[in-house]
Formats: sequence, structure tokens, C-alpha cells
Amino acid sequence: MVVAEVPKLASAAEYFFKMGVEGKRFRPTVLLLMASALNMPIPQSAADGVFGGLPKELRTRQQCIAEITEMIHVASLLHDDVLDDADTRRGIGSLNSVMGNKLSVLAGDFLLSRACVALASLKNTEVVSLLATVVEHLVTGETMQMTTTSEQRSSMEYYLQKTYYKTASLISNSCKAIALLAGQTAEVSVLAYDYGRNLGLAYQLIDDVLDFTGTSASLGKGSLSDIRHGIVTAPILFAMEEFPQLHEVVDRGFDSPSDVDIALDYLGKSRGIERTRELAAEHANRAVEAIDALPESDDEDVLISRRALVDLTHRVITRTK
Ligand code: GRG
Repeated sequence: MVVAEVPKLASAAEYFFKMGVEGKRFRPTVLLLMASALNMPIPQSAADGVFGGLPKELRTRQQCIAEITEMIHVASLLHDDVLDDADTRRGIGSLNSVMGNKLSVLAGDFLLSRACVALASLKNTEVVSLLATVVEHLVTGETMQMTTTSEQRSSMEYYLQKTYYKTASLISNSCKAIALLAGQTAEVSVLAYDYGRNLGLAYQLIDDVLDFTGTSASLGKGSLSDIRHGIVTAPILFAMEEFPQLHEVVDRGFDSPSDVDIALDYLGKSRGIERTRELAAEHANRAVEAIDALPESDDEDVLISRRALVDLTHRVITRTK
């Protein structure tokens, strides 16, 4: 699906699908587990009018959602690296730094268009609509991040909304798409969505902690890339509640390295990192509750997949990279 006709575009679009630089493939892993976790009989009323093919065909269609989701994800990374003028991604040179901005943007567009073609082939308008909305959310979240007013930069509500758009919308709506393709009820689709939403939020909250702490627990050991780019995340927002003096520093936009040091100092004295981890754990628990609320099943594969989805929530909040 990612192979283009023109050689330059082909090598650009395939860049992050090559062995060793394919990333964690977190989203397709979650989606295929969700497909197995929901592999149970569906009530006849919900089955009416939806895909009624063989289980194998359903699995293939759900795999297609996992592929589309990863393609949308990689497209967004390519565009993001152009916007951020990034040098590296997944431990190698970012595509913009290797092949230039123009080819990166075009490769992102190409991946998005191939994802659209694959989506259309599933012939399910509700699923098309869900994933089109996800792309809108990615663009909205990115725009929210780069156009903040001083008031928005200090707002937890704004931060969480942006985080949903940039990170959680893709995985939550794709989880819902997996349930819809299986012909599951609205209730089950909402539980799949809730799992993805809360997992995605927990994932990003921990990402925001790791940007400060890196692999060690001490501050300043992360890449500090967010704060250096003037992006205010949950740890600083919580620290601001304890130390309102931080408002002034945040307002100045972290243009000077000394402001970054002052913010780190306050952050170290505050419970900012701890409270962000606690919030991530709350979302992880809500994700577990969504799995626990799924209709009962005694199918061993279904139960193993549900346990794996629960296990992933623990991994997300305990990860160190
Ligand atoms: C072209 C769809 C499209 C969008 C354009 C640039 C943009 C609008 C949106 C940016 C969205 C973005 C980069 C969100 C960050 C998401 C995120 C958590 C990335 C890191 O994901 P990981 O850790 O990375 O899963 P790997 O490398 O493992 O895949």
C-alpha cells in the first residue's frame, strides 16, 4: 500500500516502513488485540445490514484498519517533522532532513491518499467518517499547539483537548472502527472507543513526563524538547498550581534558556511530575474498566487478548522510553 510509482516518492513514502525503523507499532498492536478481544457472537439486531462475511474476511478488514491507522500516523509524523524542522526520528535522520521538506510533505500526502483508497474499499461510510474526523483532529491539535494565546498556554483544559486531538483521537476512533466492522452494538463500540481514548491520554501524559525525566527519574534528563519549543505540558501546568510565580515564566514563552532553568527548578520543588503520573494512572484505570465492561466471554483467545489490552495499560504508565 505504501509503494509509489515514481522512485523518489517511493523511497520517501517507504522510509519509515523499513525494517528497524518501523517504530513500536503500538497502534496496530492495540487494534489487532481489540479485534480479537471483540471476537464474540453479536446480537442479531446489531448484525442486520452490516458485514456478514466469514470470520477470516472480517479479520482481514480489521487488519486493513490497523494498516490505515499506521499510515495516517506515519503521514502525521512526516508533516510534524517538517513543521518542527526536526533532525531525527526513530533514531535516524528525519525524512525532511534527508530528502527535504517538499518530498516529506508529498510523501505524507501520498500515504494519506493511499489510506483513503484502502478505507473506501471497506465500503463502510461510518468508518470512513470516523477516520476522516481523526485527520481533522490531528490537524486541529497541531494548529492548537502552534497558535496558543498566553491564557491557553496556562490552561489544563486546553492542554487536554489538544492532547486528545493530537494523540488519543487516532487510537480511540480506530478502536471504535474495529468494533463497528465486527457489527458490534453501539455500547460495545463506545467501550472500544473509551479504551482507546484513555489509553491514548495516558500514553501522552507519560510521554510528557519522559520529556523531562528521560530514562532516569531525575529532572532535566529528558530531551526537554517540549519546553524548549515553548510547549507547556501537564507537569508544568500542575507545578503552576503550586507555584503561581511560574505563570510569568510560562508567559514569556521559554525563549531564553534561563527561563527553562527557572521552570525546571519550580517543577523539581513541585508535585508536577507525580500528579501527571497519577492522572495517567487514572486514565489507564478507566481504560481497564472499559475492557472489564465488555460482554462476558469464555473464549480463550478473547480472554487472552483482553488480558493483553489490560497489560498494555500497565506498560504505558510504567514505560521509561
Ligand atoms: C498529515 C494526518 C496528517 C496530519 C497533519 C502534523 C500534524 C497534522 C499532526 C501531528 C500529529 C502528531 C505528530 C502527533 C503526535 C503523536 C505521537 C504521540 C507520536 C509518537 O508516537 P509513537 O510514540 O511513535 O507511537 P512511533 O515512532 O513508535 O510510531
